[in-house]
Amino acid sequence: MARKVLILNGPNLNLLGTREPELYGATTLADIEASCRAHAATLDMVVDFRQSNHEGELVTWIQEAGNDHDAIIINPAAFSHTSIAIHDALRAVGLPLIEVHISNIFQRESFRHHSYVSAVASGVICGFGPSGYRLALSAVNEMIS
Ligand code: CA2
Repeated sequence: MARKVLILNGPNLNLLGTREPELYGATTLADIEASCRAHAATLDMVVDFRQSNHEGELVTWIQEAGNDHDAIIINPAAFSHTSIAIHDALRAVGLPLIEVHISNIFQRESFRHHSYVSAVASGVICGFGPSGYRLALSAVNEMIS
């Protein structure tokens, strides 16, 4: 049976491609979703792709993923640098986990250099632009197949 991967996106990522293209590029979140679906199909995986601006909603989705998903890929956006709640939920669910950042957070402001998610992630992909999501799917595929 095809493995099911939850791809979560945090606050403001719904603006991708519409604001600050010099920082985040012209690709929209819908473009990223389409490219993830296409790549996942080549790996016999199914993608459940979601975005929320609300920390609690992300926590609930992470908790529920334990029931019917095989792995999580998350770009927690600004919650990476603030959210112990998301850290705790990811640790509790215990699924294979890849953290993705579109930009290289280590080339940016110092407040972006620490992520609460990284300590509970199997691996972190950052600085590869939207391709990072496809790279994460390939990594998850190697981890769970
Ligand atoms: O590089 C990434 O993927 C980030 O997770 C993006 C977050 C940022 O807070 C992290 O430090 C790094 C910001 C997402 C907001 O995306 C926007 C896109 C277009 C316009 C405004 C915000």
